[in-house]
Amino acid sequence: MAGRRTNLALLVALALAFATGWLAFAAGTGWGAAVVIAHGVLGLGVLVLTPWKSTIARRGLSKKRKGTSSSLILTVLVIVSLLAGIAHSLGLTGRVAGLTVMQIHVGAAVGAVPFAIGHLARRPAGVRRTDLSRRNLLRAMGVAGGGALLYAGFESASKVFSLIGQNRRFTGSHEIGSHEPARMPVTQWLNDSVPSIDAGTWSLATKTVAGERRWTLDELLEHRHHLTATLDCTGGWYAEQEWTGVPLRALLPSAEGRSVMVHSQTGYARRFPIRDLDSLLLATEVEGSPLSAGHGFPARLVAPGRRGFWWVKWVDLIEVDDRPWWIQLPFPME
Ligand SMILES: Nc1nc2c(c(=O)[nH]1)N[C@H]1C(S)=C(S)[C@@H](COP(=O)(O)O)O[C@H]1N2
Ligand SMILES: [Mo]
Repeated sequence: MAGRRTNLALLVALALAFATGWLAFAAGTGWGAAVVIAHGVLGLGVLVLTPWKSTIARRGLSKKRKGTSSSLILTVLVIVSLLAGIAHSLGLTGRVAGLTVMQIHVGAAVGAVPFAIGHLARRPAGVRRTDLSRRNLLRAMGVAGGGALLYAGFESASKVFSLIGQNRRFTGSHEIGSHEPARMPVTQWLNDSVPSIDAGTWSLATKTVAGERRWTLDELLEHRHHLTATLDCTGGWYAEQEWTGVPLRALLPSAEGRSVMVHSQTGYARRFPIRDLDSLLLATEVEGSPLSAGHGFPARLVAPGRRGFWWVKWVDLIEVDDRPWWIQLPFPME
């Protein structure tokens, strides 16, 4: 393959892998499976292109040009991200230097972005109309096919690991601590910390245009609705638990509006479409016992079909208003 074509293919594969990676984080239900598979195939497509790219890189390195060191940093970051992604998919989910394998995978990819932009600015990958020829499309399909073959190979390897209990969900997450909440990891999205909350003085506020109302923990505990749901963290693990608590609809029986915002005492919050009032649960118990401080005592949200970052812990305010639910960042910033 000519150098320019390889570079272009690599650029497209990396950009799409990056985009599908974020989309995979949003994936909570069925359609997400396709995104997660595409992410894996694209990442491995990058691997397929490495023999060609290394020839180009060796030529480049012999020329002593400006920007070589940042190109090398870019190379290292992409390789680290790829290896961590493969390791995670195989179930090697321990920590390295205090970081989870998933944090390394995402961190290296995000860290590579400025270097990728710098690299492109210095050595633009010129696009020509003939790049869309039938021949090149066939070549691209060859690379994608190679990625898919590798993907199938790693999936089978991962199946072997799953024999020792590493079951994977369609999101790519590994099972840990189902029906044993004490074994379930305590996870924060970024840097929230576990508050210590006094149940005696704590209360929950619900707000609508009609006004505000407060609920004590004892009032919440009168509701004993059970729901089995899977908490699936983008950090790469999931657990199924039986949750007990109050359906949000019971807290806000006649609320009208376009969205419902669920706030944590820590400032963390997520906004949901109003139809979710009928599926969300404010849990006070998990597997028949009160929540631990780390898992959200005294009350945390259970959001079936949504990834972990929607499951707001230490809830102290639930608000219905007329704003659309998508008036928020796609991912929390704390
Ligand atoms: N207030 C608050 N709630 C939060 C978070 C957070 O950082 N702050 N992290 C979320 C994320 S990313 C996940 S995966 C789940 C983890 O819940 P657990 O610690 O009970 O396992 O809580 C969610 N709720
Ligand atoms: Mo998470």
